[in-house]
Amino acid sequence: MDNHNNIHSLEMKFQSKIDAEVKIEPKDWMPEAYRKTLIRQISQHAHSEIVGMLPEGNWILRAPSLRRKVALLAKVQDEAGHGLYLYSAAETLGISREELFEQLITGKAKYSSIFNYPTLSWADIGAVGWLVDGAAIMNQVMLTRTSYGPYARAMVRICKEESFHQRQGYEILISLSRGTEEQKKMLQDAVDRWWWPALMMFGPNDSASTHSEQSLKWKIKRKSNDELRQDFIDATVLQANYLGVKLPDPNLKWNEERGHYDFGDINWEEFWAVVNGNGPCNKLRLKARKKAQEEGAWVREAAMAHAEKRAKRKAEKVA
Ligand code: BYC
Repeated sequence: MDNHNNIHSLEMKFQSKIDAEVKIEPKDWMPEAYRKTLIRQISQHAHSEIVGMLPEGNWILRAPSLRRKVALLAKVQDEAGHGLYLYSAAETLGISREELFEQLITGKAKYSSIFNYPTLSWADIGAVGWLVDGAAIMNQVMLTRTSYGPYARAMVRICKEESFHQRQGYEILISLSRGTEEQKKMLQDAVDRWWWPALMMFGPNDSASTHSEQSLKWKIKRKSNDELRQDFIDATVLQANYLGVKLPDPNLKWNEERGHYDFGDINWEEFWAVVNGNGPCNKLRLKARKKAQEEGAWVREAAMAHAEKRAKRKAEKVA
């Protein structure tokens, strides 16, 4: 069999495994494009968790009570953990963590558009938990069934923690909704600013999504960007009604025939501007990550020196 036929037969076998719902594991044969797509998606996801700590970290020192501070601290710490599970999952595909960090701080890698918006008031922390974590869960519950084993398994734990994060945010908003007029205004203002960016998290419309068709075939994605966005809207409108906030979309209306909410047009120009580095906080976020990377260099060096010393001692003992 020549090389071309051999690859073709490996690809057929690979696809039949996917079709039979068998998970792909790190040492299994996989098409190069599958590996590349996964490295791209998992690393963007990991970077999102790490950069996602910044807008919320901004409020740790200003949380309005000890209880709120403890919950927010735990949440931000969880995001760091999620980043680490995801970097580990990406490493199983043959890329090093150093390379991934480098891609982030040089601006070569993407991360979720949502984290380039500022958190201006305490209500934003509630809105981020409710809407941003809510959107993230919608996407990540799907990813617990993704075809690559290490990614799917990381998602199970991440989803459990994200659902706590979402409730943490929603509870902040419930308190504000029962508060003073000023607090209610703060709540509405936060929802007005976060609603549309949260819908953009699901990515471009299916017709403009470059990777969806292949990723659906490989079951990396199990639902399309538009399907997930619709699921999110349908679930969130009811929660907004309970909170007594108005979602900032005059076209949001139940469509009996479709069995879904109709909604207005998303500003894709804004989305691409943010994705391409021109959102309100892109430069700030990268600057913060770069600073952390530089200031943490001595810790990494010390840890490596310790690890090398231990390995040397162990080798001497064996000898
Ligand atoms: N932001 O062909 P498409 C969280 C890019 S939150 C920036 O549809 P794909 C957290 C896309 O990368 C969120 N870029 O792509 C919550 C592609 O560009 P490249 C993190 C975006 O991959 C609270 C191009 O647009 N979650 O974790 O099939 C606190 C065309 O798009 C965005 C994940 O990352 C965007 N919103 O589908 C802390 C979930 N959307 O790569 C943390 C995992 C699209 O060709 N990722 N682009 O240069 C996914 O499920 C998929 O990658 C997406 C996009 C649904 C996001």
